[in-house]
Amino acid sequence: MTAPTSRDLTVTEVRLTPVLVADPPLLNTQGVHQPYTPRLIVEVVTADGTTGLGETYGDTKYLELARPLADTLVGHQVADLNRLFAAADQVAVDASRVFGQVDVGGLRGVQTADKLRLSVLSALEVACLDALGRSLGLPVHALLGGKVRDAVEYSAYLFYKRAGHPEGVAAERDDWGAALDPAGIVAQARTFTERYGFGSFKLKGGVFPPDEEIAAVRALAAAFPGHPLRLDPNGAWSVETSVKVAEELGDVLEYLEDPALGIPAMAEVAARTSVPLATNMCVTTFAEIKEAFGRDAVQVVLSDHHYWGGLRNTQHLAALCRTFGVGVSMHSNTHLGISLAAMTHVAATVPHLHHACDSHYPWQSEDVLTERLTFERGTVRVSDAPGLGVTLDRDRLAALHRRWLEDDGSLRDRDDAAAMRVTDPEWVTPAMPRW
Ligand code: GKR
Ligand code: MG
Repeated sequence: MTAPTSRDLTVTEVRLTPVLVADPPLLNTQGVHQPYTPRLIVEVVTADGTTGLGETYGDTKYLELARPLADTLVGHQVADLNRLFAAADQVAVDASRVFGQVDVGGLRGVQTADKLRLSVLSALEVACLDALGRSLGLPVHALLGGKVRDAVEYSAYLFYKRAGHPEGVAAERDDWGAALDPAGIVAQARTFTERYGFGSFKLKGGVFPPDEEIAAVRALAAAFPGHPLRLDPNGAWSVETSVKVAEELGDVLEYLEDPALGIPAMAEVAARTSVPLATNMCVTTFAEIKEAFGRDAVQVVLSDHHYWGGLRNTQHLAALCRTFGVGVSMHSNTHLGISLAAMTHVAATVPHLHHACDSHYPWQSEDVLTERLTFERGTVRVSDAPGLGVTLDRDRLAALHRRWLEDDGSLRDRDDAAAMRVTDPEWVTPAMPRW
């Protein structure tokens, strides 16, 4: 297929730049965030000199796959995305990189060869759409059928957090302070509203025993009456514990996110509570939808365009959810502005987006863009500039890449349990359910 332009949009080069990005000591059920987290920045260059940007997970297994997948793009049109996805099926995935491997303690669900490919392809797809949009003078949302809203709402992503990374460990400082109890979480939420105007709050749970997290959500409800609240323990609870938490917080929760692990456990919890259940763990591939929806295990799917395979697949997922009366919103992991721009473009095109999307972006003090994206009243404005509407800052990219080059390899794969062992040598990835 040839794009309807006289410009030559044949891909001549794909640049892949791994970076390490500063990350505060945020706690989750697996451990704590490392001081720096890996991301991969993708640049797709066309014959006419246009460059499109993409971003995805940057752990070693994604990097290993990125080069062969990028090579399938060279020599083809940026608009030839269906061909790219078909060609990608032929790129072999080293099974030892996938099967039987736990991906950051399973925080992102099942690991399959296809999902690994899609996670890399998503960055190539976004970069192609950015290049195509820049070249045609159209924003990415227009290439996806057009926006149905001018701003996309995000929620404040609250984390239990240490004041800083351990002494003696190379790290950037942050000004958020510690949050290790209900008062700390409420203070963090206030900072989020003051700085960004967020109106919904999600608390990353599974860190402390459920009663402490129930108390934190109660404190949030008292401090922000009527605001949508969510709690996400990443599958750390048994069915009984999940049902108990749902009973205790039913009057204040917008939804409970992945209280228990796996579709059968989620289905059992769902059958015993009227609190909607959301997931970014038990439905992360198209193959899981039939069982999950058939058993009414989840009421909201949190899409992540990285592992669902890009912006068009996110639209397909949204259409499926709508067909089955399931809500849709967006999951996030530590990410930079290119991904936030991509999330915002696709979210702008989804008609039935009834929940504020997640984003880690406020936790990232560093970026590879000339200008950071901003939140106003908790929303990101949908850019109408060509492509994604963001500009790469080469010096910043080079600096974060230098950090990756200089790392001895210990930070190139995110490992929250290993980061926890720096202060707690006895720490092992908890067996689930933890409570
Ligand atoms: O950043 O620690 C984190 C989160 O726990 C992340 O890894 C999860 O994938 O945000 C995610 C979630 O909603 O489960
Ligand atoms: Mg989650």
